[in-house]
Order: sequence, then structure tokens, then C-alpha cells
Amino acid sequence: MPREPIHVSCRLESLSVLSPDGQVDQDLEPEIGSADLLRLYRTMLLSRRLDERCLMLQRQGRMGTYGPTKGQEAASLGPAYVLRPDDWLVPAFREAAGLFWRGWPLQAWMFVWGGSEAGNIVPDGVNDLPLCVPIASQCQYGMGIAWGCKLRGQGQVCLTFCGDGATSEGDFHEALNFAGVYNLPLIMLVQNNGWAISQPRHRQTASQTIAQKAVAYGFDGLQVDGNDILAMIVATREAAEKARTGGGPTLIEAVTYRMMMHTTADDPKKYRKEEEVKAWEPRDPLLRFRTYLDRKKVLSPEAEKVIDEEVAAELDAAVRSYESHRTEPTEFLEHMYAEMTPDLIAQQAELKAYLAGKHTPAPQPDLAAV
Ligand SMILES: Cc1ncc(C[n+]2csc(CCOP(=O)(O)OP(=O)(O)O)c2C)c(N)n1
Ligand SMILES: [Mg+2]
Repeated sequence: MPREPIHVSCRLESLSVLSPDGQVDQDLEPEIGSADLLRLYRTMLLSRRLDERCLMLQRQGRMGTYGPTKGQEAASLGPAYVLRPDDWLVPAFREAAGLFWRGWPLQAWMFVWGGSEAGNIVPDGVNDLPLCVPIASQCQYGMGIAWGCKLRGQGQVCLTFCGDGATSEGDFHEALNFAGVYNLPLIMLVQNNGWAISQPRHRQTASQTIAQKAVAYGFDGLQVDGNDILAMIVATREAAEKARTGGGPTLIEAVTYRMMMHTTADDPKKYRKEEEVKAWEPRDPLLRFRTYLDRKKVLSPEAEKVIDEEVAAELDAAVRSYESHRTEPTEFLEHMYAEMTPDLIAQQAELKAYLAGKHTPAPQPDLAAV
């Protein structure tokens, strides 16, 4: 037979548990105790309020360029919730809620966007990498960590985040290819927020979904409502259980939306319509989760008031800590390696001398003679 169909074996599904107006599908609802539900809500709210505060601090000149996370809280918090503490989380740069759940202090987020390396210091006992801005490069680190997890044989998994734009980078595909071949315990979580700065999702790939890219690498892909924290929990829990028991990687596409600008250096009105943003507003993950908790009678008005007050106080303390921290512009050179190399020590001395106004330029090579 010269031509025969090839039957590609794969599982590709889409999943949501909460409807856009917060109604739950009881067959799919995960079992989560009230205490955990309230802690999740508190973390999501904290992340939202911090995001709003950072935006204000930036507008007042008290913070550097800021990249908002509004609308994407569920897509990182749900997956972080199902991890074991000894699992690994490798973020891109919109995973604030997930990182807070893992134990990062609020001020670390502010330090990063305020230009201080202090924000990249992983807290003791937290198995995460710091934020990663070079797009998709963290996919390789995540894959490498997953390989390490497999070699150690202690059932750990590595949850790695990237954006829809990152799926156009070679690093993303190399990581998935390797993870498939070596059957690594990797959960690659793509936060498809519709945009990569000004490029819409349809300019990144001609594929119908991002989830289906898993098929080419020989494992399962799942498209999940990324604004539905319960769906994110169900999907990641399944992927983590599979990975722990030798079932290999999963690609999860979390369909979400970037409610704000890419960063404060960007004006989205130049490239996307206000109606698009408006259409996503009712699907806000915080509102949906709140409605669910309200219907479930988990969030009483008294409990909500206490949470609101605690969140406000925690935020104020974090802003004070951030603003009392002095960042030296020469500090970043200290964080390249565990110990500074002679070159870096010399460069730091030169920079310090320059900043102190005593700079004598280092002799430049005679390029004409090279
Ligand atoms: C390797 C690399 N190329 C380009 C950039 C500039 N850049 C910063 S964010 C971004 C878009 C990323 O889009 P996506 O992966 O969808 O993440 P999102 O910003 O939507 O969360 C680009 C191109 C970069 N940081 N790194
Ligand atoms: Mg994006």
C-alpha cells in the first residue's frame, strides 16, 4: 500500500471545572478542605493587591519597569498548590501568586522589579528558580532539573512555566523533545495569555492549540481554562501524579488573558481593542473563585473582612521593607557565580571607582592592530 493513514496515539483534552460565572461542575470538582480554599483565596488576593500596588509605585517613580500579572493568578497558583515542597518550580515572570504560595516573600517580587538582585535570592527550603526574563531559556533549566529528579529517583517533579510567545523559541522545543525522549517528570505549563507584547497568539503558531505540540514530542497535552483555579489544580495534579510514577512529561496550555499592559513600558491601546479586554473581565479568576467560595459558604463576610485586613497589613509591611532596602548598582556582579571570578572583581572595582567619580578608563585594545 503506497499510502496509509498513520494513527498517532495521543490524548488531547480541554478542561474547565468552574463556569465563567463561578458555577462548579460537581463531577470534576477537586476535594479541597475549607482551610486550604481560604488560603488559596488569600494568596490570590494578596497577589492581586500587590500587583496593583506595584503599578502605582512604578507610576510614582518608586519602582522600575513593572510587568503586571492581573488575570493570570489562577494559572500559577493552582499548579503551585499541588506541588510537594521538594518538587521544583521554574517560573517565567508572571507567576507571582504561585511563588507566594511556595514561600517567597512579597518584597522579593518588588526587589526584582525595583532592580535589586535581592529579589533573586531563593528563600531557604524553597525548591524554585528565580524569575527568568530571557524568553524560554528557563525551559531548558526546567528540563535539566526534571532530568535530575529522574536520576535521583525520589519521585520529584519539575513544573516549568513559559508564555505563548516562548513557544516560538527553540529552547521550548528542545526542552520538550529531550523531556519526551528521556521520559522526564516535567510539567511544561504554557500561560497562553493571548499576547507576546504586541504579537497576538495567532502570529506565534498556526497550530489550533498550543497543547497539541505535545503530540509531536510523544506525550500528552491538555488545554485548560487558566482562569479557573480548580481546573488548574485538577490538570496539574494529574500531570504530577503521572510524572512521579514514571509516566513522563505533560504539556499544559493554560488559556488565560493579560488584562493589563505587557509592562509599564508598553501601551496596549496601540495594538489591541478595548472590547477584547472588556470581554475577558467577567472571567477574572479572582471573581470566579470568590463566587465559588461564596456559593459553597466557605467565605463568610466576617472571614472576608479579616482576610482583607491581613492582606492590606502584609502589603504595607512589604512596601516598607522594599523601600528601606538600599540597592547598590554594583551589586549585580556578585550574583553571577557562587564566588566572584577575578574578572568580575576587577569590573566591580572599576564600576565602583567610576561611580565614586575617580574613574580612569581602562586601556582599550588597539583594534587597528588586531
Ligand atoms: C530571548 C528573548 N527575546 C526577546 C525578549 C523580549 N521580550 C520580553 S517579553 C516578550 C514577549 C513574551 O511573550 P510571552 O512568552 O507570551 O510571555 P508574556 O509576556 O505574554 O507573559 C519578549 C519578546 C526577551 N526577553 N528574551
Ligand atoms: Mg503571552
